[in-house]
Amino acid sequence: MQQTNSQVSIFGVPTDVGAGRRGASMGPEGLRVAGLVEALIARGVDVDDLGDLKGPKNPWTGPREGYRHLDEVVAWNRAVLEASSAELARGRMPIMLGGDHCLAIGSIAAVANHCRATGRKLRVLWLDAHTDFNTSQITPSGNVHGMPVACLCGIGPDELTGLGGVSPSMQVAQFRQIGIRSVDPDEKRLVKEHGLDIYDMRYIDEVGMRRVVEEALDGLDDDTHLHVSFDVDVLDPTIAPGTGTPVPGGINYREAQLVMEMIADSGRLGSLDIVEVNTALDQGNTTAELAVDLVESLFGKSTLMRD
Ligand code: 4U7
Ligand code: MN
Ligand code: MN
Ligand code: MN
Repeated sequence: MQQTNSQVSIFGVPTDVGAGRRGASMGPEGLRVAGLVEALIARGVDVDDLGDLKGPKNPWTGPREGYRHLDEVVAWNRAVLEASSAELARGRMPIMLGGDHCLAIGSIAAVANHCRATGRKLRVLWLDAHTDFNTSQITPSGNVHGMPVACLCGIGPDELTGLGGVSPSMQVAQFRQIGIRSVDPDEKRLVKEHGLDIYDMRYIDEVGMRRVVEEALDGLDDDTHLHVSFDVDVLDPTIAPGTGTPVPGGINYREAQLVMEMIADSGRLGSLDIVEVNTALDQGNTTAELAVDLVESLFGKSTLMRD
């Protein structure tokens, strides 16, 4: 079995500028209070908690030309790009604590640049109820957390598609999306047109999570960096109520554990986003606590010794 990088740098990104409800800005603290750092240390991981990045406050205004808070979204993403790039350059695994999912534009642009510079392949596992493939023309909300995958693939405003200096940052074929069950009508057309690789809830029901993850990780080799973008709304809202855009019929506790365990077994995890934890909507801090439990599995915690 391969070994995941055991040197990790955590940074919080306390903003909800990309979302339609306030509160994801408290995600980093929720995850720390739930014991994320201690749990990783207990797994033998060398953790450097860099604290929280800084950025503009949420102006809480409506969409302009199809985007809400575009300037603020760009500013926060620049900060994320810089922080993630620096940690990758130090040979450490960046773990970004969101914050809303618009921040994955910066974190993944950093990883894409790093892989280009080091000649490695990149695969992104996008765990989410949503495809996040909207554009300013088709978005029903103007919220940029519904657009990061499109932006990373070169569809979006220049400030975001060119954030890392190379546009597009990513190819559609590098993404695998698991847990999808909410795609807007026009977004559906776009996703189909671009051929996104989607393992939706129906497919998970039909073939089971084991086969889904095997397929999604198929073709990874020693030279592949795996980035996991974990939107907690992939989980069923009955177990993860603390998120701004819950959708019924999500993955259950065991399915979620299996995804994480199989990623751990691959030994290829290179970077991670944990996003959309909204403590203002949570029951206690259960959603952050569940996320921490799942991250333990991602770092190799299992019921029995396996080889
Ligand atoms: B998340 C939505 F309309 N598609 O674009 C939109 F349903 O990062 C939701 O996955 C986007 O949580 C959800 O506003 C973004 C909506
Ligand atoms: Mn998302
Ligand atoms: Mn989502
Ligand atoms: Mn959400």
